[in-house]
Amino acid sequence: MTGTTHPILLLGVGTAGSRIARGVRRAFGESMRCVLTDTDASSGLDGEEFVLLGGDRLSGRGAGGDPIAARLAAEDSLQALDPKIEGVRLAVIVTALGGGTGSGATLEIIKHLSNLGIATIVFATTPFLFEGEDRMRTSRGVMSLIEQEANSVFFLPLDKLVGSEDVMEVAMKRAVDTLASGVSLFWRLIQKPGYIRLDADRIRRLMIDSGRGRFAFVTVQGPDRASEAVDKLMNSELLAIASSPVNAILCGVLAGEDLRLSELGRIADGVRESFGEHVSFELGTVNDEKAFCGRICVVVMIFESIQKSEKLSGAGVGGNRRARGAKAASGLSAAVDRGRFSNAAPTIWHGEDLDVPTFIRRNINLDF
Ligand SMILES: Nc1nc2c(ncn2[C@@H]2O[C@H](COP(=O)(O)OP(=O)(O)OP(=O)(O)O)[C@@H](O)[C@H]2O)c(=O)[nH]1
Ligand SMILES: [Mg+2]
Repeated sequence: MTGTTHPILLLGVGTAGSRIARGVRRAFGESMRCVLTDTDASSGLDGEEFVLLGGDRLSGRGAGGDPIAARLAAEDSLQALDPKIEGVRLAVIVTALGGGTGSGATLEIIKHLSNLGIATIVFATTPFLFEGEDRMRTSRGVMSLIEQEANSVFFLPLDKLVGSEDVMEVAMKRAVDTLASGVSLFWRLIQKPGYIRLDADRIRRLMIDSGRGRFAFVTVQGPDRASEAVDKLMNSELLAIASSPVNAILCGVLAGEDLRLSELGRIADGVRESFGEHVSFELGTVNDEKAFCGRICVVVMIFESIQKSEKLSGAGVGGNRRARGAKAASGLSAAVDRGRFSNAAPTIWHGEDLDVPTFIRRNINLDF
């Protein structure tokens, strides 16, 4: 499968979002299908696939911190995205909230993809505290809207991602590098499974149906690397920001041929004990001697319980697009095998049979 026909797309939105996406692609390799989009034409100068948002409206100079201008720019230009996303079934969106384009255009793009039946997983940074209250407010204003529209979203506060000790320029660069390597590890996990395979359907279902999640990764080496990985994860501020009960945990271990079974066990047990012993747990490995010789990288994604009724009723008149998509797809569910619920009375809520898996009700094809 070539980079331009792959069903999973990495999409960078805004200037920092595009910079991070470029870093992910660099870390993963050229085979990754990737499109960048920004109101600032200079984000498209490096030869990647690029869509300029709001050409006439903003003349390629960026949205100047104005999310409304960026939203309108995105609305003008969404059709220009379509030829670049042909055949895409899952878009992994990388964006940075706080400025104009990341905050204003991301939501419009998610809605557009959603209307085309494309599932979306969003990694969104939120501003450093030192950037000031205005940027924080812009970011906060859009977070819950993104959460409602995207299939899964991971908010990553920049302060927690890299700490705030460095001077601004260094911190920004470190944030790009850190996030790029984290997302590229996640990419490897879904694209290049190792000896212990993730249950592909389960993981895809988790991802397209989870709402807000938490995401962190660590890299360790040395004789106690497995225990050290667990310690670091337990102390990771990114995993500590809990908002809802844990629904499921996905743990990926990326390592070379020297990964011992006992290490894998220690990591799996440690992560379960730390973040949820009685929730569903998926473990996957990637074996790559060249990339991980002597090192182990552990990626943890914690999915929080979705309050379906809250999500649907909180969407206002007409509901959000995810809900509308679910409704549109609900007509299909009558013809669908209800599996182990086939002998039970259906749980009908707003015309939907909730015992039919959401990905079927939404008519989302999981065969990436
Ligand atoms: N990690 C990282 N974050 C950055 C960098 N530059 C900006 N940011 C973050 O990204 C947020 C959005 O900034 P930009 O990406 O420059 O803004 P934009 O989305 O392009 O919006 P406009 O330029 O106003 O159109 C900022 O508030 C910062 O938190 C960077 O180089 N690295
Ligand atoms: Mg910009």
